[in-house]
Amino acid sequence: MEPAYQLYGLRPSFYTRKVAAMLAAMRLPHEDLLKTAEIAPEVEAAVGGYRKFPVLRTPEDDWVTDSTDIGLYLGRQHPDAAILPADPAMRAAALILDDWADEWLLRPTLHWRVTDAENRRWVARHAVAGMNGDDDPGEDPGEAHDHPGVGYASQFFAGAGAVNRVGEDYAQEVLGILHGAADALAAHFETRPFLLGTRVSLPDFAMFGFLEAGLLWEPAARAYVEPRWPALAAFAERVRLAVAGDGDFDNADSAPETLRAFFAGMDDFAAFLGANAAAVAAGEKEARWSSDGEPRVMRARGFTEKCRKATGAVIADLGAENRAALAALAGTPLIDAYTR
Ligand SMILES: N[C@@H](CCC(=O)N[C@@H](CS)C(=O)NCC(=O)O)C(=O)O
Repeated sequence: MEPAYQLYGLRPSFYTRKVAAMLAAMRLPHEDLLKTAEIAPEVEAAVGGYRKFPVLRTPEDDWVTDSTDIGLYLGRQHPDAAILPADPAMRAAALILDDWADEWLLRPTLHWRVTDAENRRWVARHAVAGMNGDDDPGEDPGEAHDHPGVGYASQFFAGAGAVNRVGEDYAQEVLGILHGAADALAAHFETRPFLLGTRVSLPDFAMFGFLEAGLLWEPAARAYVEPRWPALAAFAERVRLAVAGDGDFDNADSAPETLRAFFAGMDDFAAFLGANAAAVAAGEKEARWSSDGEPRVMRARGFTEKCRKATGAVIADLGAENRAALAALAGTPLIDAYTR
């Protein structure tokens, strides 16, 4: 038997589900393991003290962190199953979509974890069961799953609201992100099975993670999302069954109008990226921008800035023709934010 990849994570973790789906679609033998409290010190020691998850241990005994870096790593190791297009403009577009999902779709996905105490406890029970190495509590984790730690995990999720500008006060704004994106995705999936064509790609897995561990998983989120956008559940099922490498990617100039429309809804994200870059460069704690004339403020995020720079470097390397193709697809506010 081929040696397996070992994935360490938890069930409620969007980025863990993203990587698990990649490994499955790339047909790579893997073990989907819990990052339990018991194993955590060993895993963290192997990755320089990185406390987040997922973490991937490869058959060559390399340890890789961060879902996007893991996707890039796996693509390099298994080019036949590559999950990024060869067309340079479309590759850059894919990286932008992946950033957007990881940094922005995160916000509406957290909405119910932050604002709905019962839902939050449900997710916390799943997280703590995983940390204890217990069986997954399933659909109805009752009080029997209220192990010590559930209160702490619950507080952790509530605290994620403050960092991500999520909570009752921001419900309209955050649900607006979800509605804009889900409507645009539903329209896009009428013309294409995946974001970039008939072939599954990195940002599909990113979106899938937020569906699989959030929007279509936890009860309050699912009750909101499932009936409104049946196209999202159908997409999730396609990702579950997808074989990486099958099908074709669109090129930037052959991508359908529905993908351009999806990017057109990302202006607020573009404004945030610019404000965040300025805040991080100035060593300020808060990023400030405005959206439709409304002032916005959010905790400055170093990690988002690192992602912006990495994707920005890919864009900066594009020749004039590819850059024009990317701008025609993704719009200039985004390109400017990435290359400022
Ligand atoms: N950019 C990272 C994000 C990883 C991340 O935020 N993981 C969350 C779980 S989904 C986590 O580890 N949270 C626990 C913590 O921050 O201590 C990725 O894509 O893997």
